Amino acid sequence: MFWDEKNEAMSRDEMQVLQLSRLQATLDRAYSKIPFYKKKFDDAGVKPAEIKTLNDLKSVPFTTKNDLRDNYPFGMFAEPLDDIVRVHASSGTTGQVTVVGYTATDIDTWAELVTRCIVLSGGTKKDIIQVAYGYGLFTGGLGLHYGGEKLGAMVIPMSGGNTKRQIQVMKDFGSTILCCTPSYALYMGEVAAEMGIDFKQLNLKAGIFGAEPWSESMRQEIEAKLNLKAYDIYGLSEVIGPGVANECEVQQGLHVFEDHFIPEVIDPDSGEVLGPGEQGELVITTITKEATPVIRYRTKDVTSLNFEPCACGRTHARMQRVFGRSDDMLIIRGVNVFPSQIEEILMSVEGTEPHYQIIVDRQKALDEVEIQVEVAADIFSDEIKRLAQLSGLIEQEIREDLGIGAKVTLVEPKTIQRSEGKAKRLVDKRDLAG
Ligand code: DLL
Repeated sequence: MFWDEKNEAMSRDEMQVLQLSRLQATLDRAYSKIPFYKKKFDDAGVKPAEIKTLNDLKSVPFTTKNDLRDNYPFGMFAEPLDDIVRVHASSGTTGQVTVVGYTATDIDTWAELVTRCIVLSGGTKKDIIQVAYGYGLFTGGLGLHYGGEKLGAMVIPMSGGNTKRQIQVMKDFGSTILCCTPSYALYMGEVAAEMGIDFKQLNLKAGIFGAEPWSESMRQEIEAKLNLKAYDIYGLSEVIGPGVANECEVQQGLHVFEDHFIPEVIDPDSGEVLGPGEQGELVITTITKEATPVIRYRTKDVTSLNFEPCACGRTHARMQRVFGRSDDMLIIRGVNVFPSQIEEILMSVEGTEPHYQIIVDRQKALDEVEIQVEVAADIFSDEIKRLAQLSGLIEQEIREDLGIGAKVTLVEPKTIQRSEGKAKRLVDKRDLAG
């Protein structure tokens, strides 16, 4: 099922014509209305009028999060504040926040794109959508909210937190779609079990989970525990919020809404554009956004693009599920590892629970990794010998699959902090150690 078949299934040729005209208009607007872009283009010797093909985009300079920070709060706005009807902000893990603005048209576009995401995840106007992403400056809550309303579904604006009440509402109102981070979905599963509520008796059919990396094994874990089909939704505030890409029923990558965004994957070191299937950093150019257009924005998210036709009938390119942010990539004795790859292994070992934390420290100039993972209560109360066997087995699988040595510590159930939003999987003590 499509929400907007004309735009979601247009031929590649039509798409490229549309993208080029929208790109040219965006470059003109950014150059004439945002001093930051004028200077950036001038410094690079690029004139918007010289961009005559999509391939020419390569010559346009990148935009980074630092650029947005330097222009805090409203320096990246292409429209006067009078015409801005909403702002959101993202804190990121470090430093100053970045602010993004929306005109009334941007809010409509955004709602339209999130509606597509819900339809891709099997939603219709008959659904009851529980939005448990945070409302506020974070884009998750209001993003899903407006998309659900545009679809004509019934939206329950729960926001994050208050987990027992979430479960009660889910049961009493008969929610059919749950929207939250995958780590929060798991936590809900745990709380429901404590409340004696069985998901088989609830009406949930789908989950629209995103805002943080999660592995395929985590998907299976959530689907089994919550008795629903779990879909991956991707987005970032600098670009629009949720609604940049979403999985369809085929679930082999997330369709990027290319009539609004041009995705590229680059080598993060050289900045060179990589081909389909090659893994690197995702770069996005918005081509319809009015208030805060971003040009070749470096997301730091690691993925690859696939332009092959999809069985669902959509022609939009698919991005592979995001492994993680390049910021979170660990380099352990020369080997690159993402937390989600460790997650994949932890989840595949019998006896572990889907709650873990990765602690990185530096000893004598070498990075050391400790992985704390919860195990089921019955295992934890077993003899020490069995626990040692299990941690030894996980260490061995990590060494064989990822090529790194890590110390695995099994911890008691419920000792790792639960998340109601984005989970903190990585604790980096290296800076503290100096
Ligand atoms: O997290 C927007 C969002 C809300 C997306 C609700 C999906 C659902 P930010 O707070 O600006 O915006 O964080 C954006 O989160 O660059 C990725 O690193 C990460 N991220 C978002 N979605 C996914 C996903 C929202 N599906 C940053 N898989 C992005 C992996 C994701 N990482």
